[in-house]
Amino acid sequence: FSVETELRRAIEAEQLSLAFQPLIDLQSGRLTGFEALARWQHEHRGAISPAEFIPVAEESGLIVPLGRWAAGAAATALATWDRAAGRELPLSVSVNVSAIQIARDDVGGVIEQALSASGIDGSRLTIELTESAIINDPQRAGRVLAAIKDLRARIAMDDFGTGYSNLAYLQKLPIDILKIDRTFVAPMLRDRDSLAIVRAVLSLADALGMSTTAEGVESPELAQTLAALGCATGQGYHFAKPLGQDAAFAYWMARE
Ligand code: G
Ligand code: G
Ligand code: NA
Ligand code: MN
Repeated sequence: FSVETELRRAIEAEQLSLAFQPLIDLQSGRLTGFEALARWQHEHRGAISPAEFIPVAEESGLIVPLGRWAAGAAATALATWDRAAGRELPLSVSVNVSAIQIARDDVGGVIEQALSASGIDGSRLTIELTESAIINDPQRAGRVLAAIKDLRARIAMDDFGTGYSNLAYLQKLPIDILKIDRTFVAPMLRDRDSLAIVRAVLSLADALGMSTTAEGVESPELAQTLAALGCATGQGYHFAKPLGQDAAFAYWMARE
């Protein structure tokens, strides 16, 4: 069978899962939330990387049901952790939303549904978009982002600095967080140009009143330098790899 056929079946049979990568407040060292990342454990082929199946999902349109499932499962995971802890945890969960979903689906409705089904407050959800979600139809993107903001969710620009769009959308759209791509972060201690780009993004975010998350934080030196430069949040192998749902809860418990 083709990957597409198998992916359709996997979505229908709920054979996908989410991994959760910790997001760390670089000033305090505290866990503030997790990014939810789709995982596909194939019965015969083993783990299939999202780098392989997300593009297939986008080309085939399967990203629409996959994205609906991911939003629901991420909100449900947060509700499950709350129940296990016996209280509402001070944690958020970030969900990736593809440009194709923005173009074809009612993403505001999808998020609303995920929140009401789980009972999670919208303020505990972050939607991660790439610049490609905006450039094709900025007006439509504007309406979708406004609907997401009405639900009190936050919006992060993923892979910031790697896309092709102009910067005007940062002024016009309700963006809360810039996620600095790991291709700039990982080499910044040995590559002056990467460091210059990271500094420029931090300064831009500060001037526009946005928060920042650095991806690809792979060493304590990177975490320290980013903290000193004023970056709010870090994500990367130095803190943790993406974790299964139970391991993510254990990670929270161990740090408290
Ligand atoms: O999890 P990493 O391990 O390998 O993810 C690879 C890529 O797949 C990243 O660009 C990530 O944003 C994307 N990705 C992972 N899960 C999802 C998802 O649920 N939806 C979308 N649209 N992209 C995802
Ligand atoms: O595009 P997106 O930012 O959503 O990508 C998330 C991807 O980055 C996931 O595949 C995740 O496994 C990977 N990732 C997370 N932390 C690190 C890191 O510190 N180094 C590297 N090389 N990859 C990372
Ligand atoms: Na992401
Ligand atoms: Mn990213």
